[in-house]
Amino acid sequence: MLVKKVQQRNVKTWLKAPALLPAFFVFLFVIYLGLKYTNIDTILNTQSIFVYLVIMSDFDRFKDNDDGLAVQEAKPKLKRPPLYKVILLNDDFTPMDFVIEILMDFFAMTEQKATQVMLQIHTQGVGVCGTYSKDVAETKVYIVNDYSREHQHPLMCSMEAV
Ligand code: TYC
Repeated sequence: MLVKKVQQRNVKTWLKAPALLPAFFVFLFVIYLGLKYTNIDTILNTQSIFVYLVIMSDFDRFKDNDDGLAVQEAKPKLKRPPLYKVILLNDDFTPMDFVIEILMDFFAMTEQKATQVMLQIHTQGVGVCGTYSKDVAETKVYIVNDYSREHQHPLMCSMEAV
């Protein structure tokens, strides 16, 4: 769960200390009894009350141990992933038909659309094949360049942020 700190109440730990105060007086009383009487049973009985008080004051810590920190569910901050354009660069050697084939096979274009984009790259130097998330764009660039090298063509495919 996403939480954010919304309030820090100013409760000092020492404010919980008064719980130990009665125990301290009982402790003094025990010493007093120890000095006054030599009867060990009386002292032991009083000591067990003292031990009980100390333990109970310790339990208080578990009742509210958030130290004044209140939490509230935070609204998830959603952001669209950045997009990348996959582009093809013109060159003088790659056959036009090969570029059309690439556009149809790897960018799902019709023959008509692929011809149009290829001619645009041919005349203007660069053209966009599609826009994708980073992972998909990287994969497209990789397979297009790999396929071109496999067929001994210098066609260059790359990507840039939208
Ligand atoms: N200019 C290339 C030629 O005349 C064709 C071509 C088009 C090459 C697009 C690359 O990305 C390209 N054969």
